[in-house]
Amino acid sequence: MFNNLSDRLNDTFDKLRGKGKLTESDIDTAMREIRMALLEADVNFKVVKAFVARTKERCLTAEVMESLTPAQNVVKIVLDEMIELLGSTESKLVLSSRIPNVIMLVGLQGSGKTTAAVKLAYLLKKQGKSPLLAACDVYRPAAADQLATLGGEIGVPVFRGDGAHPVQIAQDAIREAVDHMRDVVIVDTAGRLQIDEQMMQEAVDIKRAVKPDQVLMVVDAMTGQDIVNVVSTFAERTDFDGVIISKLDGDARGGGALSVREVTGKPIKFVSMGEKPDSLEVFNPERMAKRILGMGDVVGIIEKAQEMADAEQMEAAERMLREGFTMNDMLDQMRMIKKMGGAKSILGLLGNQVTRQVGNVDESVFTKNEAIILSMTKQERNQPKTINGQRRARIARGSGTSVQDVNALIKQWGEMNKMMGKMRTMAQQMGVGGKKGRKGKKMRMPKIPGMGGMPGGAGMDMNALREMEKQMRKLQGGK
Ligand SMILES: Nc1nc2c(ncn2[C@@H]2O[C@H](COP(=O)(O)OP(=O)(O)OP(=O)(O)O)[C@@H](O)[C@H]2O)c(=O)[nH]1
Ligand SMILES: [Mg+2]
Repeated sequence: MFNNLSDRLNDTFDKLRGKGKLTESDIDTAMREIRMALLEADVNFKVVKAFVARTKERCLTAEVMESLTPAQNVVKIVLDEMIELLGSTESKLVLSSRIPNVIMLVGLQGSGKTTAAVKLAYLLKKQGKSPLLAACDVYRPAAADQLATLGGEIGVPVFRGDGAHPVQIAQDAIREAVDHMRDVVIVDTAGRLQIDEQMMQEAVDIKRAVKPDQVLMVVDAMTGQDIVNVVSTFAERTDFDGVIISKLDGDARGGGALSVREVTGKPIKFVSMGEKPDSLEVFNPERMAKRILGMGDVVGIIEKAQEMADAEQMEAAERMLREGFTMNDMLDQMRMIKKMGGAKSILGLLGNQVTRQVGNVDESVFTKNEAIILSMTKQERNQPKTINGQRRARIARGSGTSVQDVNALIKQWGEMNKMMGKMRTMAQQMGVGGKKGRKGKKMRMPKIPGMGGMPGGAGMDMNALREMEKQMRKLQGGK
Protein backbone atom coordinates (compact mmCIF):
# COMPACT_ATOMS: atom_id res chain seq x y z
CA MET A 1 0.00 0.00 0.00
CA PHE A 2 1.20 3.49 -0.85
CA ASN A 3 4.51 2.20 -2.21
CA ASN A 4 4.16 3.89 -5.51
CA LEU A 5 2.99 7.12 -3.94
CA SER A 6 5.92 7.06 -1.50
CA ASP A 7 8.38 6.56 -4.33
CA ARG A 8 6.92 9.38 -6.37
CA LEU A 9 6.90 11.83 -3.48
CA ASN A 10 10.44 10.93 -2.53
CA ASP A 11 11.62 11.48 -6.10
CA THR A 12 10.17 14.96 -5.90
CA PHE A 13 11.79 15.64 -2.54
CA ASP A 14 15.13 14.39 -3.83
CA LYS A 15 14.98 16.75 -6.76
CA LEU A 16 14.28 19.65 -4.43
CA ARG A 17 17.08 18.71 -2.11
CA GLY A 18 19.49 18.67 -5.00
CA LYS A 19 18.76 22.31 -5.67
CA GLY A 20 19.75 24.32 -2.61
CA LYS A 21 17.92 27.57 -3.04
CA LEU A 22 14.42 27.17 -4.48
CA THR A 23 12.60 29.39 -6.94
CA GLU A 24 8.88 29.75 -7.34
CA SER A 25 9.06 27.65 -10.45
CA ASP A 26 10.80 24.85 -8.51
CA ILE A 27 7.86 24.87 -6.11
CA ASP A 28 5.44 24.88 -9.03
CA THR A 29 7.12 21.84 -10.52
CA ALA A 30 7.19 20.03 -7.19
CA MET A 31 3.51 20.77 -6.57
CA ARG A 32 2.62 19.52 -10.03
CA GLU A 33 4.47 16.30 -9.31
CA ILE A 34 2.77 15.90 -5.94
CA ARG A 35 -0.62 16.50 -7.58
CA MET A 36 0.09 13.84 -10.20
CA ALA A 37 1.33 11.37 -7.61
CA LEU A 38 -1.79 11.78 -5.49
CA LEU A 39 -4.12 11.53 -8.47
CA GLU A 40 -2.37 8.40 -9.60
CA ALA A 41 -2.86 6.97 -6.13
CA ASP A 42 -6.54 7.55 -6.84
CA VAL A 43 -7.03 10.18 -4.16
CA ASN A 44 -10.22 12.09 -4.78
CA PHE A 45 -9.47 14.98 -7.12
CA LYS A 46 -11.11 17.62 -4.94
CA VAL A 47 -9.08 16.43 -1.99
CA VAL A 48 -5.93 16.62 -4.12
CA LYS A 49 -6.74 20.10 -5.31
CA ALA A 50 -7.27 21.44 -1.81
CA PHE A 51 -4.21 19.62 -0.47
CA VAL A 52 -1.89 20.99 -3.13
CA ALA A 53 -3.28 24.52 -2.79
CA ARG A 54 -2.70 24.54 0.97
CA THR A 55 0.76 23.06 0.65
CA LYS A 56 1.82 25.42 -2.09
CA GLU A 57 0.69 28.47 -0.22
CA ARG A 58 2.72 27.49 2.79
CA CYS A 59 5.76 26.65 0.67
CA LEU A 60 5.81 30.00 -1.09
CA THR A 61 6.22 32.04 2.06
CA ALA A 62 9.43 34.01 2.43
CA GLU A 63 10.19 32.04 5.55
CA VAL A 64 10.50 28.86 3.53
CA MET A 65 11.95 30.23 0.31
CA GLU A 66 14.65 32.23 2.01
CA SER A 67 15.58 29.70 4.61
CA LEU A 68 18.93 27.94 4.43
CA THR A 69 17.24 24.58 3.96
CA PRO A 70 14.16 25.23 1.81
CA ALA A 71 13.83 21.66 0.58
CA GLN A 72 13.70 20.36 4.13
CA ASN A 73 11.02 22.86 4.94
CA VAL A 74 8.96 21.80 1.95
CA VAL A 75 9.15 18.17 3.05
CA LYS A 76 8.08 19.20 6.53
CA ILE A 77 5.12 21.14 5.14
CA VAL A 78 4.01 18.22 2.99
CA LEU A 79 4.27 16.00 6.05
CA ASP A 80 2.25 18.43 8.18
CA GLU A 81 -0.45 18.72 5.54
CA MET A 82 -0.56 14.97 5.13
CA ILE A 83 -1.05 14.54 8.88
CA GLU A 84 -3.78 17.17 8.76
CA LEU A 85 -5.41 15.40 5.84
CA LEU A 86 -5.49 12.20 7.82
CA GLY A 87 -7.00 13.84 10.86
CA SER A 88 -4.12 15.31 12.88
CA THR A 89 -4.79 13.50 16.12
CA GLU A 90 -5.45 9.94 17.08
CA SER A 91 -9.17 9.37 17.53
CA LYS A 92 -9.72 6.67 20.08
CA LEU A 93 -12.86 4.64 20.34
CA VAL A 94 -14.79 6.16 23.19
CA LEU A 95 -16.99 3.84 25.14
CA SER A 96 -19.81 5.26 27.20
CA SER A 97 -20.78 4.20 30.68
CA ARG A 98 -23.83 2.44 29.33
CA ILE A 99 -23.86 -1.31 29.75
CA PRO A 100 -23.74 -2.77 27.25
CA ASN A 101 -22.08 -0.36 24.86
CA VAL A 102 -23.26 -0.95 21.35
CA ILE A 103 -21.02 -0.60 18.33
CA MET A 104 -22.63 -1.02 14.95
CA LEU A 105 -20.68 -1.65 11.78
CA VAL A 106 -21.95 -0.58 8.39
CA GLY A 107 -20.43 -0.60 4.95
CA LEU A 108 -20.53 -1.89 1.43
CA GLN A 109 -20.68 -5.55 0.55
CA GLY A 110 -17.36 -7.25 1.10
CA SER A 111 -15.75 -4.17 2.61
CA GLY A 112 -14.56 -6.17 5.62
CA LYS A 113 -17.26 -5.60 8.24
CA THR A 114 -17.42 -9.12 9.62
CA THR A 115 -13.64 -9.37 9.82
CA ALA A 116 -13.45 -5.95 11.45
CA ALA A 117 -16.15 -6.88 13.97
CA VAL A 118 -14.10 -9.86 15.08
CA LYS A 119 -10.89 -7.85 15.24
CA LEU A 120 -12.59 -5.18 17.27
CA ALA A 121 -13.93 -7.81 19.64
CA TYR A 122 -10.41 -9.20 19.98
CA LEU A 123 -8.97 -5.76 20.71
CA LEU A 124 -11.63 -5.01 23.31
CA LYS A 125 -11.18 -8.38 24.91
CA LYS A 126 -7.48 -7.69 25.25
CA GLN A 127 -8.41 -4.45 26.98
CA GLY A 128 -10.35 -6.39 29.56
CA LYS A 129 -13.82 -6.00 28.05
CA SER A 130 -16.20 -8.86 27.48
CA PRO A 131 -17.70 -8.34 24.06
CA LEU A 132 -20.55 -10.12 22.35
CA LEU A 133 -20.83 -10.34 18.58
CA ALA A 134 -24.30 -10.01 17.05
CA ALA A 135 -24.84 -11.67 13.66
CA CYS A 136 -27.36 -9.41 11.94
CA ASP A 137 -26.50 -10.41 8.39
CA VAL A 138 -29.34 -12.78 7.53
CA TYR A 139 -29.01 -12.58 3.79
CA ARG A 140 -25.79 -14.34 3.01
CA PRO A 141 -26.38 -17.96 4.07
CA ALA A 142 -22.90 -18.46 5.50
CA ALA A 143 -22.65 -15.04 7.16
CA ALA A 144 -23.60 -16.11 10.68
CA ASP A 145 -21.41 -19.20 10.37
CA GLN A 146 -18.50 -17.03 9.33
CA LEU A 147 -18.96 -14.87 12.40
CA ALA A 148 -19.45 -17.89 14.68
CA THR A 149 -16.26 -19.50 13.42
CA LEU A 150 -14.18 -16.35 13.76
CA GLY A 151 -15.71 -15.56 17.17
CA GLY A 152 -14.85 -19.08 18.29
CA GLU A 153 -11.24 -18.56 17.29
CA ILE A 154 -10.85 -15.59 19.60
CA GLY A 155 -13.10 -16.88 22.36
CA VAL A 156 -15.84 -14.30 21.97
CA PRO A 157 -19.48 -15.50 21.98
CA VAL A 158 -21.64 -14.85 18.93
CA PHE A 159 -25.34 -14.23 19.18
CA ARG A 160 -27.23 -15.55 16.17
CA GLY A 161 -30.99 -15.36 16.15
CA ASP A 162 -31.44 -17.83 13.35
CA GLY A 163 -34.51 -17.01 11.31
CA ALA A 164 -35.31 -13.72 13.04
CA HIS A 165 -35.33 -10.27 11.48
CA PRO A 166 -32.04 -8.35 11.76
CA VAL A 167 -33.63 -5.65 13.96
CA GLN A 168 -34.92 -8.36 16.29
CA ILE A 169 -31.54 -10.09 16.39
CA ALA A 170 -29.81 -6.85 17.36
CA GLN A 171 -32.29 -6.19 20.16
CA ASP A 172 -32.12 -9.78 21.42
CA ALA A 173 -28.35 -9.61 21.38
CA ILE A 174 -28.43 -6.65 23.71
CA ARG A 175 -30.76 -8.48 26.07
CA GLU A 176 -28.44 -11.47 25.92
CA ALA A 177 -25.49 -9.22 26.78
CA VAL A 178 -27.29 -7.84 29.82
CA ASP A 179 -28.16 -11.37 30.97
CA HIS A 180 -24.62 -12.62 30.58
CA MET A 181 -22.72 -9.58 31.74
CA ARG A 182 -21.18 -8.78 28.38
CA ASP A 183 -20.29 -5.09 28.33
CA VAL A 184 -19.93 -4.40 24.60
CA VAL A 185 -22.15 -5.61 21.77
CA ILE A 186 -20.68 -5.42 18.29
CA VAL A 187 -23.37 -5.53 15.67
CA ASP A 188 -22.24 -6.97 12.33
CA THR A 189 -24.69 -5.97 9.62
CA ALA A 190 -25.22 -7.22 6.10
CA GLY A 191 -23.25 -5.56 3.36
CA ARG A 192 -25.25 -3.29 1.13
CA LEU A 193 -24.96 -1.39 -2.06
CA GLN A 194 -25.66 2.24 -1.46
CA ILE A 195 -28.30 2.15 -4.18
CA ASP A 196 -30.25 -0.61 -2.46
CA GLU A 197 -32.96 1.38 -0.70
CA GLN A 198 -34.45 -1.55 1.18
CA MET A 199 -31.11 -2.54 2.65
CA MET A 200 -30.25 1.01 3.58
CA GLN A 201 -33.58 1.29 5.36
CA GLU A 202 -32.81 -1.86 7.31
CA ALA A 203 -29.58 -0.35 8.59
CA VAL A 204 -31.51 2.73 9.62
CA ASP A 205 -34.04 0.54 11.44
CA ILE A 206 -31.36 -1.39 13.32
CA LYS A 207 -29.76 1.85 14.33
CA ARG A 208 -33.04 3.29 15.53
CA ALA A 209 -33.83 0.14 17.51
CA VAL A 210 -30.56 -0.33 19.35
CA LYS A 211 -29.28 3.25 19.48
CA PRO A 212 -25.62 2.37 19.09
CA ASP A 213 -23.02 4.37 21.00
CA GLN A 214 -20.85 4.27 17.93
CA VAL A 215 -21.59 3.58 14.31
CA LEU A 216 -18.42 2.76 12.42
CA MET A 217 -18.26 2.62 8.69
CA VAL A 218 -15.89 0.08 7.21
CA VAL A 219 -14.21 1.35 4.05
CA ASP A 220 -12.12 -0.89 1.86
CA ALA A 221 -8.70 0.68 1.24
CA MET A 222 -9.11 -0.26 -2.38
CA THR A 223 -11.85 2.29 -2.83
CA GLY A 224 -10.63 5.08 -5.05
CA GLN A 225 -12.33 8.12 -6.52
CA ASP A 226 -15.71 6.51 -5.88
CA ILE A 227 -15.26 7.08 -2.15
CA VAL A 228 -17.45 10.18 -2.26
CA ASN A 229 -20.47 8.26 -3.53
CA VAL A 230 -19.84 5.36 -1.21
CA VAL A 231 -19.76 7.35 1.98
CA SER A 232 -22.24 10.06 1.20
CA THR A 233 -25.29 7.80 1.22
CA PHE A 234 -24.21 6.17 4.46
CA ALA A 235 -23.50 9.58 5.95
CA GLU A 236 -26.97 10.68 4.99
CA ARG A 237 -28.89 7.60 6.03
CA THR A 238 -27.21 5.95 8.98
CA ASP A 239 -24.62 8.61 9.74
CA PHE A 240 -21.51 7.30 11.44
CA ASP A 241 -19.00 8.39 14.05
CA GLY A 242 -15.84 7.09 12.55
CA VAL A 243 -14.22 4.97 9.91
CA ILE A 244 -12.38 1.69 9.88
CA ILE A 245 -10.16 1.29 6.85
CA SER A 246 -9.79 -2.35 5.92
CA LYS A 247 -7.30 -4.19 3.74
CA LEU A 248 -4.58 -1.62 4.15
CA ASP A 249 -2.11 -4.47 3.81
CA GLY A 250 -3.07 -4.97 0.17
CA ASP A 251 -1.38 -3.44 -2.80
CA ALA A 252 -4.16 -1.04 -3.69
CA ARG A 253 -3.16 2.53 -4.33
CA GLY A 254 -4.84 3.76 -1.21
CA GLY A 255 -6.55 6.84 -2.57
CA GLY A 256 -9.76 6.20 -0.66
CA ALA A 257 -7.91 5.85 2.60
CA LEU A 258 -6.30 9.22 2.01
CA SER A 259 -9.52 10.93 0.98
CA VAL A 260 -11.98 9.58 3.49
CA ARG A 261 -11.26 11.97 6.32
CA GLU A 262 -11.54 15.08 4.18
CA VAL A 263 -14.57 13.77 2.31
CA THR A 264 -16.54 12.73 5.39
CA GLY A 265 -15.14 14.97 8.08
CA LYS A 266 -15.22 11.88 10.30
CA PRO A 267 -12.14 10.50 11.97
CA ILE A 268 -10.44 7.31 10.94
CA LYS A 269 -10.48 5.19 14.08
CA PHE A 270 -8.85 1.97 13.04
CA VAL A 271 -6.96 0.45 10.18
CA SER A 272 -7.02 -3.20 9.41
CA MET A 273 -3.80 -4.65 8.11
CA GLY A 274 -4.55 -8.29 7.46
CA GLU A 275 -6.91 -11.16 7.89
CA LYS A 276 -5.76 -12.23 11.36
CA PRO A 277 -7.76 -11.11 14.41
CA ASP A 278 -4.83 -9.14 15.82
CA SER A 279 -4.32 -7.02 12.72
CA LEU A 280 -6.50 -4.09 13.71
CA GLU A 281 -4.53 -1.01 14.72
CA VAL A 282 -5.67 2.20 16.31
CA PHE A 283 -5.19 4.73 13.58
CA ASN A 284 -2.45 7.28 14.11
CA PRO A 285 -2.39 10.06 11.47
CA GLU A 286 1.20 11.04 12.08
CA ARG A 287 2.52 7.52 11.81
CA MET A 288 0.51 6.94 8.67
CA ALA A 289 1.64 10.19 7.06
CA LYS A 290 5.24 9.34 7.79
CA ARG A 291 4.75 5.92 6.36
CA ILE A 292 3.32 7.42 3.19
CA LEU A 293 6.22 9.84 2.87
CA GLY A 294 8.60 6.93 3.31
CA MET A 295 9.82 8.22 6.63
CA GLY A 296 8.60 5.51 8.93
CA ASP A 297 8.69 6.13 12.64
CA VAL A 298 12.46 6.36 12.62
CA VAL A 299 12.22 9.98 11.60
CA GLY A 300 11.68 10.75 15.25
CA ILE A 301 14.94 9.04 16.10
CA ILE A 302 16.76 11.01 13.46
CA GLU A 303 15.26 14.27 14.57
CA LYS A 304 16.38 13.52 18.07
CA ALA A 305 19.87 12.63 16.91
CA GLN A 306 20.02 15.82 14.95
CA GLU A 307 18.82 17.96 17.82
CA MET A 308 21.26 16.32 20.15
CA ALA A 309 24.04 16.77 17.63
CA ASP A 310 23.14 20.40 17.13
CA ALA A 311 23.19 21.19 20.82
CA GLU A 312 26.37 19.23 21.44
CA GLN A 313 28.05 20.66 18.42
CA MET A 314 27.17 24.17 19.36
CA GLU A 315 28.64 23.75 22.78
CA ALA A 316 31.69 22.00 21.47
CA ALA A 317 32.23 24.66 18.83
CA GLU A 318 32.12 27.41 21.42
CA ARG A 319 34.56 25.63 23.66
CA MET A 320 36.89 24.83 20.78
CA LEU A 321 36.98 28.45 19.78
CA ARG A 322 37.92 29.33 23.33
CA GLU A 323 40.34 26.58 24.12
CA GLY A 324 41.51 25.10 20.85
CA PHE A 325 40.75 21.87 19.09
CA THR A 326 42.03 18.75 20.78
CA MET A 327 42.05 15.07 19.92
CA ASN A 328 39.26 14.61 22.43
CA ASP A 329 37.13 16.99 20.39
CA MET A 330 37.89 14.93 17.36
CA LEU A 331 36.88 11.81 19.23
CA ASP A 332 33.61 13.44 20.31
CA GLN A 333 32.87 14.41 16.75
CA MET A 334 33.55 10.91 15.55
CA ARG A 335 31.33 9.39 18.19
CA MET A 336 28.53 11.73 17.39
CA ILE A 337 28.64 10.75 13.74
CA LYS A 338 28.79 7.14 14.72
CA LYS A 339 25.63 7.58 16.77
CA MET A 340 23.95 9.08 13.76
CA GLY A 341 25.37 6.34 11.59
CA GLY A 342 23.64 3.90 13.90
CA ALA A 343 20.37 5.65 13.33
CA LYS A 344 21.08 5.50 9.66
CA SER A 345 21.25 1.75 9.66
CA ILE A 346 17.77 1.66 11.19
CA LEU A 347 16.67 4.06 8.55
CA GLY A 348 17.69 1.82 5.75
CA LEU A 349 17.75 3.53 2.46
CA LEU A 350 15.63 6.45 3.40
CA GLY A 351 16.09 9.49 1.22
CA ASN A 352 16.56 11.62 4.29
CA GLN A 353 18.86 14.56 4.66
CA VAL A 354 20.63 13.07 7.60
CA THR A 355 21.19 9.84 5.74
CA ARG A 356 22.84 11.90 3.10
CA GLN A 357 25.02 13.68 5.63
CA VAL A 358 26.31 10.47 7.07
CA GLY A 359 25.99 8.61 3.82
CA ASN A 360 29.62 7.72 3.28
CA VAL A 361 30.55 6.80 6.77
CA ASP A 362 32.89 3.89 6.93
CA GLU A 363 32.43 2.14 10.27
CA SER A 364 35.79 0.38 10.17
CA VAL A 365 37.65 3.68 9.80
CA PHE A 366 35.73 5.00 12.75
CA THR A 367 36.68 2.10 14.92
CA LYS A 368 40.29 2.43 13.91
CA ASN A 369 40.49 6.15 14.56
CA GLU A 370 38.72 5.77 17.84
CA ALA A 371 41.23 3.15 18.95
CA ILE A 372 44.12 5.42 17.95
CA ILE A 373 42.86 8.35 19.99
CA LEU A 374 42.10 6.11 22.96
CA SER A 375 45.71 4.92 22.89
CA MET A 376 46.98 8.47 23.36
CA THR A 377 47.84 9.93 26.74
CA LYS A 378 45.94 12.88 28.09
CA GLN A 379 48.74 15.22 27.21
CA GLU A 380 48.98 13.84 23.68
CA ARG A 381 45.28 14.35 23.18
CA ASN A 382 45.41 17.93 24.37
CA GLN A 383 48.57 18.80 22.47
CA PRO A 384 48.79 16.54 19.43
CA LYS A 385 51.77 18.53 18.19
CA THR A 386 53.89 16.85 20.81
CA ILE A 387 53.35 13.42 19.27
CA ASN A 388 56.74 12.51 17.82
CA GLY A 389 57.82 9.45 15.86
CA GLN A 390 58.44 7.33 18.93
CA ARG A 391 55.06 8.14 20.37
CA ARG A 392 53.40 7.42 17.03
CA ALA A 393 54.89 3.97 16.97
CA ARG A 394 53.70 3.34 20.54
CA ILE A 395 50.19 4.56 19.73
CA ALA A 396 50.04 2.35 16.64
CA ARG A 397 51.08 -0.67 18.69
CA GLY A 398 48.62 0.17 21.44
CA SER A 399 45.70 0.56 19.07
CA GLY A 400 46.53 -2.35 16.82
CA THR A 401 46.94 -0.05 13.84
CA SER A 402 49.88 1.03 11.71
CA VAL A 403 52.05 4.13 12.00
CA GLN A 404 50.57 5.24 8.68
CA ASP A 405 47.10 5.14 10.22
CA VAL A 406 48.28 7.24 13.15
CA ASN A 407 49.99 9.66 10.78
CA ALA A 408 46.82 10.00 8.72
CA LEU A 409 44.74 10.79 11.75
CA ILE A 410 47.22 13.34 13.08
CA LYS A 411 47.35 14.94 9.66
CA GLN A 412 43.58 15.15 9.64
CA TRP A 413 43.65 16.72 13.06
CA GLY A 414 46.24 19.21 11.76
CA GLU A 415 43.94 20.28 8.96
CA MET A 416 40.99 20.66 11.25
CA ASN A 417 43.06 22.55 13.77
CA LYS A 418 44.26 24.94 11.10
CA MET A 419 40.68 25.57 10.09
CA MET A 420 39.70 26.10 13.69
CA GLY A 421 42.56 28.56 14.07
CA LYS A 422 41.27 30.60 11.16
CA MET A 423 37.80 30.56 12.55
CA ARG A 424 39.05 31.51 15.98
CA THR A 425 40.75 34.56 14.55
CA MET A 426 37.58 35.53 12.74
CA ALA A 427 35.46 34.88 15.77
CA GLN A 428 37.71 36.93 17.99
CA GLN A 429 37.54 39.80 15.57
CA MET A 430 33.78 39.55 15.77
CA GLY A 431 33.76 39.08 19.49
CA VAL A 432 32.11 35.67 19.39
CA GLY A 433 33.08 32.44 21.04
CA GLY A 434 32.06 32.29 24.62
CA LYS A 435 33.71 35.52 25.69
CA LYS A 436 31.60 38.59 25.93
CA GLY A 437 31.10 40.16 22.55
CA ARG A 438 32.04 43.66 21.70
CA LYS A 439 28.67 44.89 22.76
CA GLY A 440 28.93 42.95 25.94
CA LYS A 441 26.37 40.42 24.80
CA LYS A 442 27.20 36.77 24.66
CA MET A 443 26.82 35.62 21.08
CA ARG A 444 26.20 32.09 19.99
CA MET A 445 28.64 30.46 17.67
CA PRO A 446 26.97 29.11 14.54
CA LYS A 447 27.20 25.41 13.91
CA ILE A 448 30.31 24.52 11.97
CA PRO A 449 29.28 22.86 8.75
CA GLY A 450 31.32 19.95 7.57
CA MET A 451 32.86 19.32 10.95
CA GLY A 452 30.61 16.39 11.55
CA GLY A 453 31.56 14.58 8.44
CA MET A 454 35.27 15.01 8.77
CA PRO A 455 36.74 12.17 10.73
CA GLY A 456 36.25 8.64 9.70
CA GLY A 457 37.02 9.08 6.04
CA ALA A 458 33.81 10.80 5.07
CA GLY A 459 35.94 13.69 3.88
CA MET A 460 35.92 17.33 4.82
CA ASP A 461 33.06 19.24 3.37
CA MET A 462 35.10 22.08 1.89
CA ASN A 463 32.14 23.69 0.22
CA ALA A 464 30.32 23.98 3.47
CA LEU A 465 33.43 25.42 5.04
CA ARG A 466 33.82 28.01 2.29
CA GLU A 467 30.19 28.93 2.70
CA MET A 468 30.77 29.28 6.40
CA GLU A 469 33.77 31.52 5.86
CA LYS A 470 31.74 33.60 3.46
CA GLN A 471 29.00 33.97 6.03
CA MET A 472 31.48 34.96 8.67
CA ARG A 473 33.03 37.54 6.41
CA LYS A 474 29.59 38.92 5.70
CA LEU A 475 28.96 39.16 9.39
CA GLN A 476 32.16 41.19 9.70
CA GLY A 477 30.83 43.75 7.29
CA GLY A 478 31.43 42.32 3.86
CA LYS A 479 35.24 42.31 3.92
N1 LIG B 1 -5.88 -8.87 3.43
C1 LIG B 1 -6.95 -8.47 4.11
N2 LIG B 1 -8.13 -9.05 3.88
C2 LIG B 1 -9.19 -8.63 4.57
C3 LIG B 1 -9.10 -7.59 5.53
N3 LIG B 1 -10.32 -7.38 6.04
C4 LIG B 1 -11.14 -8.25 5.41
N4 LIG B 1 -10.46 -9.01 4.54
C5 LIG B 1 -10.99 -10.05 3.64
O1 LIG B 1 -11.96 -9.48 2.82
C6 LIG B 1 -13.01 -10.39 2.58
C7 LIG B 1 -14.33 -9.78 2.96
O2 LIG B 1 -14.33 -9.56 4.35
P1 LIG B 1 -15.64 -9.63 5.25
O3 LIG B 1 -15.24 -9.28 6.61
O4 LIG B 1 -16.34 -10.91 5.03
O5 LIG B 1 -16.44 -8.45 4.59
P2 LIG B 1 -17.95 -8.04 4.88
O6 LIG B 1 -18.02 -6.57 4.75
O7 LIG B 1 -18.40 -8.63 6.14
O8 LIG B 1 -18.66 -8.72 3.67
P3 LIG B 1 -20.24 -8.94 3.51
O9 LIG B 1 -20.73 -9.36 4.82
O10 LIG B 1 -20.37 -9.96 2.45
O11 LIG B 1 -20.77 -7.62 3.07
C8 LIG B 1 -12.67 -11.62 3.38
O12 LIG B 1 -12.06 -12.57 2.54
C9 LIG B 1 -11.67 -11.14 4.42
O13 LIG B 1 -10.81 -12.14 4.81
C10 LIG B 1 -7.82 -6.98 5.74
O14 LIG B 1 -7.62 -6.06 6.52
N5 LIG B 1 -6.78 -7.46 5.01
MG1 LIG C 1 -20.04 -9.77 6.62
